[in-house]
Amino acid sequence: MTEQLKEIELKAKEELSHAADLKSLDDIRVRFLGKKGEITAILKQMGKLSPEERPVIGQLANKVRADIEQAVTSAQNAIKSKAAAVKLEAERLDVTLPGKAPKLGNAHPLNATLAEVEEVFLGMGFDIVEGPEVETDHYCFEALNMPKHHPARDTQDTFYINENVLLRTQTSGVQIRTMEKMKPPIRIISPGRVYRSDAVDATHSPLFHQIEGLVIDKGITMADLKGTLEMLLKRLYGEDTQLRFRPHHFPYTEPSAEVDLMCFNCHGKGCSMCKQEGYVELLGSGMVHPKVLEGCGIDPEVYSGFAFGIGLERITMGRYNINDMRLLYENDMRFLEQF
Ligand code: 2U9
Repeated sequence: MTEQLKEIELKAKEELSHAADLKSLDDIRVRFLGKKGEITAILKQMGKLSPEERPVIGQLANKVRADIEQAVTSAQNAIKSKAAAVKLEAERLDVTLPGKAPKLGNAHPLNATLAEVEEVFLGMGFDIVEGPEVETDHYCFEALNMPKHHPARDTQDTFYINENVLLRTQTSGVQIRTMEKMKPPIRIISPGRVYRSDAVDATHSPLFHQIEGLVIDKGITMADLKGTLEMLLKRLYGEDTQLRFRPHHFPYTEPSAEVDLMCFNCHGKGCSMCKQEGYVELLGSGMVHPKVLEGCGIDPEVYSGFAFGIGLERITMGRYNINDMRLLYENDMRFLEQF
């Protein structure tokens, strides 16, 4: 029996020295020290011994058990400290390394231009109002003095969802809703997406952005319109910017005027940049038609107002010298990183 016990101790220590993790270590511990372990199996044969041998073998068995337990504990500590060292190495952080500078993005040219335009109008005491892109026929056309079958509707290739619901072709519905809810004075701009079923090319997109403005108060005249637009365009294009107001017609304004910007390249003489015109068309404007005021419950005998509409892509492409509108929507970082 003495030999067997010594052999068990050697075998246990040999296996413990190769244990790779705590689980296999515990399996070894149970196999040697457990209730059904190898030492217990030996002790079950104690009955065969003489009374003189029993205490000697019992003592030896206890010593072997203690030695194996000691070996298990030190093997456990070795595995734990090895795991801790591996973890420490894996989590090593060299604080002297330079930080990873976060890649800073920048505003999309459309958003940057819109922010500049909004800043100018906020500075003039305007509010910025938004509204639904899915609009009704009423708010997109009828309330703007374009009754059913009005020829002006034909020029607007409109995305109709059904007989009465459509994707708005301009943000004017926001102004109508504001005039229905608010009493003058009203000073708002309404930026946002608008939709026209145009074929995509360098200057057209079915989705584009507009900024419309509306001022309603007592005694508003064309002079207020010209002064407001001049302030905007001088802030956008510089103090020496020249505007030209050209008579035009819109159903929702009377009188109406298209506003052109003097070509900064030839100062009005005509060149290849402005196709020999000397001016570049920029926006539309006019005095709000009395029928539009009446339709919103505003007395045109007491109040008057002006309105304008600007294509955001048009001013953005002008400012950043972008020659193809599609570049604004394709999210190509090689293009966007330039701004
Ligand atoms: C109300 C009354 C009148 C808004 C106006 C224009 C002229 C105009 C175009 C410019 C380029 C649309 O983006 S664009 O294609 N807009 O020319 N818009 S007057 O007139 C209004 C708006 C709301 C209640």
